[in-house]
Amino acid sequence: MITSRFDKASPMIAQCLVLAFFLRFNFISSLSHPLDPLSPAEINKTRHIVQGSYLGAIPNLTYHFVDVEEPDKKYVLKWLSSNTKHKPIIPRQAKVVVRANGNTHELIVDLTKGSIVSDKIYTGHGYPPLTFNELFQASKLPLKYPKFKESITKRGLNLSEVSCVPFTIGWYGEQITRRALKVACFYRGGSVNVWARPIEGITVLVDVDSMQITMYNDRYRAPLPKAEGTDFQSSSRPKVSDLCNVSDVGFSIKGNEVKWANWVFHVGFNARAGMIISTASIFDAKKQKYRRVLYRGHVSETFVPYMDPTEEWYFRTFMDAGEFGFGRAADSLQPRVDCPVNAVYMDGYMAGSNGEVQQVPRAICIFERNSGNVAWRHMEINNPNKMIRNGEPEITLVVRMVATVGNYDYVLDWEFLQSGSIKVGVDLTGIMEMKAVAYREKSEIKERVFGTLVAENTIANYHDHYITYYLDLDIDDNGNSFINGKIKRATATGFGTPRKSYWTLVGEIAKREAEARIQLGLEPAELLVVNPNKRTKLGNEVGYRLISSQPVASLLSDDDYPQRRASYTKYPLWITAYNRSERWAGGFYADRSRGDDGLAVWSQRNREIENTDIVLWHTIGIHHIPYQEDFPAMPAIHGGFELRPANFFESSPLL
Ligand SMILES: *[C@@H]1O[C@H](CO)[C@@H](O)[C@H](O)[C@H]1NC(C)=O
Ligand SMILES: *[C@@H]1O[C@H](CO)[C@@H](O)[C@H](O)[C@H]1NC(C)=O
Ligand SMILES: *[C@@H]1O[C@H](CO)[C@@H](O)[C@H](O)[C@H]1NC(C)=O
Ligand SMILES: *[C@@H]1O[C@H](CO)[C@@H](O)[C@H](O)[C@H]1NC(C)=O
Ligand SMILES: *[C@@H]1O[C@H](CO)[C@@H](O)[C@H](O)[C@H]1NC(C)=O
Ligand SMILES: [Cu+2]
Repeated sequence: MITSRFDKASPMIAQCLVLAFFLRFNFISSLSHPLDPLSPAEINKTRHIVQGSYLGAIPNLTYHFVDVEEPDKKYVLKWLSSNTKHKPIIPRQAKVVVRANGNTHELIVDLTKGSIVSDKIYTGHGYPPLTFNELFQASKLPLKYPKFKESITKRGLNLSEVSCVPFTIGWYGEQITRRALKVACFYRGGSVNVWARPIEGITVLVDVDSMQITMYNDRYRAPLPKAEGTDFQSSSRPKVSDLCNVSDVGFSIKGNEVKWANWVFHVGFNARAGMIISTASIFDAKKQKYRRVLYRGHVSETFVPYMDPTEEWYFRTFMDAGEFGFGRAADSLQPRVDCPVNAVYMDGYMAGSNGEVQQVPRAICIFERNSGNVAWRHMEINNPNKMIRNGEPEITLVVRMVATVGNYDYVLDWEFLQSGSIKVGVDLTGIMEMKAVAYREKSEIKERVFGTLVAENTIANYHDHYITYYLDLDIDDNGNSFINGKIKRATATGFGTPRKSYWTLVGEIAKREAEARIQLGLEPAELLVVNPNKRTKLGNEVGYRLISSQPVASLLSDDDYPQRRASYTKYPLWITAYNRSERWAGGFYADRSRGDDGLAVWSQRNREIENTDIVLWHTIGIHHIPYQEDFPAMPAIHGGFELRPANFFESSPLL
């Protein structure tokens, strides 16, 4: 059986690349985990079923979302707790969103029955994610558009050096919205860094369903920033060479389930969230059993609004997960660069716009990390004739993916610690979105600019990154409460000592959702999810606490259109009552959404959240003020949070 702690002699970090081959069980097998992502065969089968229905006869049927339809939690928990021979059979179903004849269809495809069991046309606001094909086609339209060609010629540029990039356009109060993109163009002209040389002043609006340019405006010209100094290809990259065979990594993977030290958890993947961690439990050596911590955790939405209100920029307010997909943006990891030598890789699978299987090789990596930190230590001199020095290095397990959404790269980590902590990390790197301006240095700036001059004729505009996590914590079971603990100063009178003040903890259980929309960083807070039905032997409620190192809240006005769409960014922490279909903080149909679905709307129901199944939503990120060092490619900036046991164990799980 699994050892609850590391064998002290063995945490040797292997020095070779490990190639792992993942067993993909047949989906009828009771061995596969009910939250397993759709396998390539299942995606294939889903497509086959849809194409075989009346929908298959409709020309230009496009697939926008294909994912496993999440079974009810009670079945999943039953499956997990029953032994191999008696596991219930849970039907495998796929949730599919297709567009046909200008309509958005929501389908439930039953893979066991081989049929579509539900087919609804969605009539609300907003649209499903753009397909890769649509983005690709839109990016090519300007290059064939006579007015655009004229604009390029007028600027003295060479059309064959132009690359265009489609941007989603949000919603600005229009009564009727169609699926649309705005395409911005850049000049390569000798540089691989397309983002560094924007061809400024042009707006190209593309209607996506007809795939045509429906508005064109060449409003002004700005000098083209120079190519020199924009290249980000480095000659000193480590080479991907010395792969070798290592069998003894300190963890095991069966299907999508990972066991390491005292942890067991499931790693999934879909086109929208990217990596998904499910059913994470930790072995309690004193109780001799696994105890539940996290039912599901993943990136729920991201919001990246730029702070430039001018014609060519105002609409750049991206909701990347919902509009494009973090999983669709998953990049194949580079051994030795993105993940260390001892990493094991997992592929990701999703459906392309025609429903066919697309593979992302090495979408996820898993590795043990010796951070070089101390897990715990102590030296004691107060024993007569005996000095004791002891401790342990911190060895952790990291699960990682990278989403490259256009210019930005997000390195997303889930790190498991033997102390019981889960650390979630985000590194932001890549290339900034830049605007061409007339100014070569700061003293020349005459008109208002909305960012930092990072190179001659180049402003990197101010913007935000909000990364919102869905965290369905189930601390030792479903019945959980949230305590918004405040650390308050008290006056020290009546103790007969000269002390004047001290602080103490004042905990408040949030009874309803309205009491659990929390601003962070204004005053010291102790944020706890507890199970009021379970206590330690000493009588403390078992719990986990959230330690956030980078909470952010939006500075936009409540009535600004992008803020209405991403209203959940007003608070970095929310608690809602668990509801299987409430997973996407910005609403499921994020493209051109109007803010009528999503976390802020669900929270308005003001459901009871005491001693029940609750979900914690946490937004981390930065108000990004660019500096010259962020050019031409940005050194990674790190953010994250920690979920840390709080009276969960009887004592330190490290001893
Ligand atoms: C998908 O189906 C096609 C034929 O319909 C087959 O050639 C292909 O191997 C299948 N792929 C997978 C991953 O099952
Ligand atoms: C299907 O798409 C092609 C290419 O985008 C287009 O030429 C054709 O008109 C479309 N057909 C229908 C029925 O929409
Ligand atoms: C335009 O660029 C292409 C490709 O880089 C090159 O072959 C061609 O000669 C250029 N034309 C002019 C007029 O500079
Ligand atoms: C790994 O081991 C297998 C089987 O023993 C062998 O065929 C393969 O060449 C080895 N790979 C490397 C990179 O040494
Ligand atoms: C679950 O959430 C969905 C979407 O917000 C809502 O339509 C449904 O009524 C909710 N179900 C319950 C039982 O609250
Ligand atoms: Cu940024």
